[in-house]
Amino acid sequence: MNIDPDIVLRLNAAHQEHLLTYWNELDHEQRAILIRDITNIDLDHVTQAFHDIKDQLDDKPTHDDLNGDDKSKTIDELMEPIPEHLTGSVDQTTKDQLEHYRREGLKAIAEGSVCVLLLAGGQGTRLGVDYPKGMYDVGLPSKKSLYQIQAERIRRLEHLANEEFGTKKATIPWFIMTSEHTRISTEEYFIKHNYFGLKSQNVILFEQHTLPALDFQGKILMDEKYKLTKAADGNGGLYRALKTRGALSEMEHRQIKYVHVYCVDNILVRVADPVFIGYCLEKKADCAAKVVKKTFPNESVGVICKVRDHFQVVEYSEITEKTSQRTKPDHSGDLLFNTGNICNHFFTFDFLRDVCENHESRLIYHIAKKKIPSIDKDGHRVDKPIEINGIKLEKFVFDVFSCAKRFFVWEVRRDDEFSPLKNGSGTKDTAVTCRRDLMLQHVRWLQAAGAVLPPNTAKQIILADKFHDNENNSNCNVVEISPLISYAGENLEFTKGQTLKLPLKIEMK
Ligand code: UD2
Repeated sequence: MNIDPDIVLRLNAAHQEHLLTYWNELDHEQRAILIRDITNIDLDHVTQAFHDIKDQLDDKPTHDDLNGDDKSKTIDELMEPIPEHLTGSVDQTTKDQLEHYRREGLKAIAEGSVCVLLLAGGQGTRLGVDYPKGMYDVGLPSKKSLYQIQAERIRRLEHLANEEFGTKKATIPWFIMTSEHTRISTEEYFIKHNYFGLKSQNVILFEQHTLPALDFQGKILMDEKYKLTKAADGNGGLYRALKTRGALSEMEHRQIKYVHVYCVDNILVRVADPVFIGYCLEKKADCAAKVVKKTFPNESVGVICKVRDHFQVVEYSEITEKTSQRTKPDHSGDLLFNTGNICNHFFTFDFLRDVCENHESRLIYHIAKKKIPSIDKDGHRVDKPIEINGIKLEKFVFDVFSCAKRFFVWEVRRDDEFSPLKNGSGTKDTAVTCRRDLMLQHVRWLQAAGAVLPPNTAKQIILADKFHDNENNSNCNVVEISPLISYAGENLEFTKGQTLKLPLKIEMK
């Protein structure tokens, strides 16, 4: 098999001719794989991406949109907290106002104007599993995965909207962005579980693009002598994929007006949260972010702030320790930058379309310096590099905030809405903390509904975090309410005055 001269020309023009170094050693099948990988890559895109990030590699100011006098300053020196008037919060809003937001959000759902978009392309490396995070079973009595919990919350919310507005068929289309790492397993999982009771035509999977990993000179790293390295292009790859994979036009076809975008691993996520949507409608926001108060400086959440004339997130991997530790001048001890991003965003469809069509190509690439298994200079495959040997380029979903004309922030209670599954072990953001936080929430819901639970139930649940490790799973300190029964604590009146015993599983018959 000869190489198409056009491919050689393109590789030379992109200074990636090294990709053919081992051509003569390859068999026919390997040559076909290598040619496929090379033709699947937009070499100009890779060249431009590396050109855009080169300054970052030398730790120069990363935001080339800074004007002259700001060029010498780092982003940290330009960050300001979000102005108060752009921030709403559950704790500072009256019950009547919250109910108004909820009703407005449910109305939009009942009208079929709302869809949700799940970012499910991440590899979940920190969790240490080789399957998509959404399939993870955190050890609840029901053994429900994150995908199933989210699917059932969608079903419950559709029911609530129909019930409140007398509609019959309110649906919340669920767009799921996968990646090369998660697409097949996710597809098979949903088919196997019959979409958890949702109509398959309302669960729309689409795949984000990949980018090769590069060395520090911008050369594409080879995974094998006949294969290129590949990695998902970040959750900000959403905007390119929405357009190229037809998901954006599908939303248009369904006359979607509002899109709720969220992170797969937050077990407490209020999918298509009507209160958040109602708040955004009231504020006429085109773009909004749900946040929690950041409690400690090195928490792995980005912080939303103002930089000169626009809003943005400074990611936890990019903020300096000094800035993350700054506290408010009011001696409250609160962190100065405590608007913690939880990867939970609202976009109007018009804003999303504008971003995809007019701004996507200008979204900056963030670089992650990594130890990347690849072929070294001597042609040997190094499975576990000792040193950092390359970079992965990622776009971040929140970098579109600077395009917003009416950006708002909605602060929610952490114990009610944020408990991410990030780590396979340890004391933070694990299956144990997720399980605990969901069950404690359900205890609070039952107590608010007037149910009588055994004394110290909450304490027992916190102490019993061995539930999952207990061989015969005999631990009885569990409380779980199916999302099909209650989305946010409603519909539990039937437990009022009842003395309930543990283990307690309230499930749809
Ligand atoms: C994300 C946020 C961080 C904070 C934190 C809260 C970004 C860039 N950072 O950090 O500010 O809100 O979550 O938990 O959003 N994903 C894709 N494709 C990719 C990469 C990621 O779909 O190529 C998805 C991933 O499946 C997950 C979400 O994006 O649903 C966040 O990804 P992550 O968990 O890797 O992000 P993390 O925790 O570093």
